[in-house]
Amino acid sequence: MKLRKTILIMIGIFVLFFSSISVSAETETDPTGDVYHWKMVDSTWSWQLSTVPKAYIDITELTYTVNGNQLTLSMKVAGNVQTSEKIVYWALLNTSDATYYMSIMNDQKLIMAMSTIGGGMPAMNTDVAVSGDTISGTIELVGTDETSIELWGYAWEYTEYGNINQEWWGDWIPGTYAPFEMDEGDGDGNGDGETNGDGEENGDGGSSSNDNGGTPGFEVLALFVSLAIVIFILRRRK
Ligand SMILES: [Ca+2]
Repeated sequence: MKLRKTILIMIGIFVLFFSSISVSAETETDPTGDVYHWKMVDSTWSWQLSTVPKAYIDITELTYTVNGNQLTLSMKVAGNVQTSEKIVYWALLNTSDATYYMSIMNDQKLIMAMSTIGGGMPAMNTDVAVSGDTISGTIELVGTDETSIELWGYAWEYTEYGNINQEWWGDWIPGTYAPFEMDEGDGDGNGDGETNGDGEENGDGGSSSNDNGGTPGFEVLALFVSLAIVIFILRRRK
């Protein structure tokens, strides 16, 4: 009887664990004040930290969440999101078997999902909402394998749409996706992660994760808790 009870408890724990990973999420965070400016200095074009704040393209957070068969991509900026023909917001999630992207370009909102193993046409819709500092879009899942995750995005402002031969501004999340080496000596917290967390403008975001992605924390936590309970039960049986 005791063994049967133990087995039932263990099955319960594993059901809990596997049900917890059907809701998955990952968040990238990015410092504020790190919008860069492609500008002419001494007759040479180069990337400089923008002297104008440009909070509306200063990304602070990028998140994906999966709930049931729906996937949501969400991007936050330091100011209010602005849609104009000169501003581009773009977010991308690559999983092991699918690609999702969300964009606002030239005031056109779009979210897209495409399986990278099964072929077929990509799914897309315009279910992208802008509210204050947040852009979020939802689309049906087209994959199931989130073993490997790549989550990144950018926000750009052009002088003339699409023209990168004139001055333009950009912020990338994570900063390693920028097409240049960021100057990390200006104390913006980029690099050491120490200002990550309480240095953020929006305290409501909460779940800041590692800058470089990796496994979502609560899944690992769920696994450890499950294992700890199983070990505890096995010890008690002796
Ligand atoms: Ca930023």
